[in-house]
Amino acid sequence: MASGANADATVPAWFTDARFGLFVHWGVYASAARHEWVKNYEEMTSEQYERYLRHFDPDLYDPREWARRARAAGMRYAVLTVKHHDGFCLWDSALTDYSVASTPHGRDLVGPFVEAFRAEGLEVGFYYSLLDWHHEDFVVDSVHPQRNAPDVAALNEGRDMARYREYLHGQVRELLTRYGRISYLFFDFSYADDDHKPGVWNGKGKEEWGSEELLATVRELQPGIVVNDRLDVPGDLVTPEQYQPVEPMTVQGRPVPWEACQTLNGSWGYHRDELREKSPDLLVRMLVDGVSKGGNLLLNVGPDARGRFAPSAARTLDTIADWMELHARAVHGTGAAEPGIATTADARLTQRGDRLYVHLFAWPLRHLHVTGLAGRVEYAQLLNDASEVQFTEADPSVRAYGTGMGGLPAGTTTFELPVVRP
Ligand code: FHN
Repeated sequence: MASGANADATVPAWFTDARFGLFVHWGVYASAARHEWVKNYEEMTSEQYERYLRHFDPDLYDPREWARRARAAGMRYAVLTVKHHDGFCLWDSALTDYSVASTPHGRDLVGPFVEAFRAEGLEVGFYYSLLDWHHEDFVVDSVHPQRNAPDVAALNEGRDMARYREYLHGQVRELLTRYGRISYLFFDFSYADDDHKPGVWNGKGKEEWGSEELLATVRELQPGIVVNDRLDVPGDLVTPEQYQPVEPMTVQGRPVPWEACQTLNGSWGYHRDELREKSPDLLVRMLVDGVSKGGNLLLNVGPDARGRFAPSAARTLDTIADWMELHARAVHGTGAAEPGIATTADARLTQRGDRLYVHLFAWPLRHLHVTGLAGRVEYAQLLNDASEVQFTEADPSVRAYGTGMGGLPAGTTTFELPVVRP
């Protein structure tokens, strides 16, 4: 069971209404184009990694295009990695010159992102890495790029995590006072094991981060902001990763808000040769599966070093947009069906008030079969074209047969039961 959120935590309605967000992993690692952990995997020194700063100039960066595409795909919030583990800052921080200001591009990348996504009506959030493989006070540990340096002990002499903590808090304060209202802060990462329970990561946890004080600062600067659960203290929601829950997330037996984040293709940062593309069908089903269990999906794109979404990523989002054009109301503002209503294993239920949506996943499964509704359904239709579906009400189930849905852009045949009388 996830333990990352307070059982009494509440998140603002925008979060649970949104259900679907865009995650953007972007930084100088896009130039390496082979994973955002490239500095770590190839054990580069900061001097070796410096070449990526010297040549980082995203001349085609147009966040308005990113925002338009995200909105069309049904995304209602967006989270940008303003600093990943490599320590590179996408904004001109007063606390370091290890930022976009020291690249040929030179200009702030965060402000235009915030403006563009706000203009499209999306909530804006920041991802901020607690790990920092560039900062001279961040202690070299067993996952640091310099972990195998000739003499790690000598490397760590004089490093002071208290000074790093001051830097960390100072940067978060900068980010939360420079760009207006920020709706979400995704700290990353510190979970102790594959169960994604927030905890200590490589000996670094809430003491090293100063988590309680940091959270107090965040809430003082941005009242109502959503904070995730990766600070080694409970946050406002549980954030499993690359994980499809079988059951709704609960803490002490009570459902808690949660959000799963997923890559499009197995890599968070731009990866030129990454071929493990997830199909639009699979991603739509991941989204619907999560919403049917009371969760959100934060779907990631890693833009390239010129500032563009790769053509394959753009195509995937555009195909999801085609599906969303017909099915948005079965996702936005919905959540798990009320207790007692159930359907077959190859289908998922989402509900908003008196509207129940039955999403059929398996093909050619076209039978709507829902229990717990006898006597409460007045009408049934296919959502894509609002064509009536005849149904029978042999208690305890409602059965109907949907026509072939060939030609729909993505992976579900969805029925809408518009009147579910209490
Ligand atoms: O190490 C990071 C990884 O690069 C990526 O940012 C993900 C996104 O949730 N978080 C960490 C791995 O869990």
